[in-house]
Amino acid sequence: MSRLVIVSNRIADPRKAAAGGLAVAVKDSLQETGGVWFGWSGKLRDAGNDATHRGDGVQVQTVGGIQLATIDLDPRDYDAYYLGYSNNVLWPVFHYRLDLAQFDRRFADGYRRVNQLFARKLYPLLRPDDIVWVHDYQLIPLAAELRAMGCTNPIGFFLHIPMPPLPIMAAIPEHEWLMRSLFAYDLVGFQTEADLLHFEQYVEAEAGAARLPNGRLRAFGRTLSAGAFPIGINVDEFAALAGDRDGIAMFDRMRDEYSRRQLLVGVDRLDYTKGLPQRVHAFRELLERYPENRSRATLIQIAAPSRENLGAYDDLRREMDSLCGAINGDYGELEWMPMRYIHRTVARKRLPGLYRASRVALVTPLRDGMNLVAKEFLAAQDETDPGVLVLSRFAGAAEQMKEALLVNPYDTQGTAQAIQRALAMPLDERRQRYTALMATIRKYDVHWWRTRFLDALADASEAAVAQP
Ligand code: ADQ
Repeated sequence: MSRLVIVSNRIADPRKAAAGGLAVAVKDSLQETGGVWFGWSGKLRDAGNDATHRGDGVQVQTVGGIQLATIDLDPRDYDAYYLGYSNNVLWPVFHYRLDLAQFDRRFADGYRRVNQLFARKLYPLLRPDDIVWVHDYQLIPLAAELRAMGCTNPIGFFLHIPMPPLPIMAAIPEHEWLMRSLFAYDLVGFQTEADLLHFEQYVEAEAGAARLPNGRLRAFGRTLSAGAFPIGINVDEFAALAGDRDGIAMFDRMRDEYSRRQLLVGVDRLDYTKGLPQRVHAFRELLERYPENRSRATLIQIAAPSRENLGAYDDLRREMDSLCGAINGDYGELEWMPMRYIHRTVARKRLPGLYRASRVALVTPLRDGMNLVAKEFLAAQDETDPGVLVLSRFAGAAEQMKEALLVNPYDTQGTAQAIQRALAMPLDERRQRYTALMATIRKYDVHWWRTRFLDALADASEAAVAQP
């Protein structure tokens, strides 16, 4: 059987909890099949030490049947590739935030340099029948660099974040190069049909792409397959976590403490795409417009620290501190605080208990590739008394999860109204919505995602051999 080689910017130690959708999903995928996970170690090399450039800089360890292969980065490369191009160009623009993008040619140069470094380090590790699966926006040009070295393995790419429409994409000075680079892959996968459509519209309008009879796209002198593969979670594992000792202990503690209250929950990385300030505004509006929730409703918002060395994140942190302080100051009473805001990563095994004790989940990003928290919340519910999911229409998950209460997070009043509806929803309706949503997340779980993508990659690479 072919070996699966997964490549992503960061790798996560399978023994440790990870706050981040990619790490969670890739870990679930690799744990089943075994294979290699290649990426940046998260460490910086001392300046002047060019060990990785001499070809001996790959650290390999085997953990739980998975081979982890990592390289360190030079601080200058880290600044340009990671902080610069990945976090200050691709992340904001792909989330439609042109206002936060900082375009600088040196960032693009560093991005290319690190992709070349990844290719140089990875290529000697590959066996002829390996299948290579590259993840996310940090590594768009990796296949092109591998192909330039002579690599003929099947290579697939999955974009975890949204694909913006053409007029937004075209704001990136290197947009043509990025899109051309994608054509070195055999298969490119997106989270949603909407993302796929944006990609197709771009290549048709900007590169005159033609659709071949077998469904593949031809542009830039190469062909590729493209598809939507909505990412899922490991439903059974997550549901089981809710039933194990830590899950039950957490649930009991929460239920005890909030027995007379309605609990609402939000769990996110602290990121400007997640719509956290807008969520607090909506919750404040709820207390103002529906005063019956005062002394009753409590929102627990957990925000895991993320990319703290970027200015936009400092601003967000300060804004959240101030909004949460103000809501508690304005509405809190001696025996009730409307919000508990926790700026920390919570152990994964504690999340299901927290979700299960909550009547409502607020998953209201301004833009999100998919959003796994929406799915995890459902998987943890008690089917006899399930909670309600309030979900942003701008999360990729909304394309699949129509039975959630869909909201526009920019519309504070509309969101407050939906939260009120969720809090008051009768058991029958909660059950109906839960049953329909669970059927979807069960069918399209993480195993489905991996299998569908890898099957499509096998087909695509056969088609590419027939018609490069
Ligand atoms: P993320 O932006 O990281 O992922 P998401 O899909 O919500 O977003 O995944 C976050 C994961 O980290 C979840 O498994 C969640 O439980 C965990 N997590 C988040 N905050 C946490 C906290 N405070 N404590 C503990 N755990 C926490 C990217 C894209 C998403 C896409 C995923 C997967 O931005 O749109 O869904 O990849 O493709």
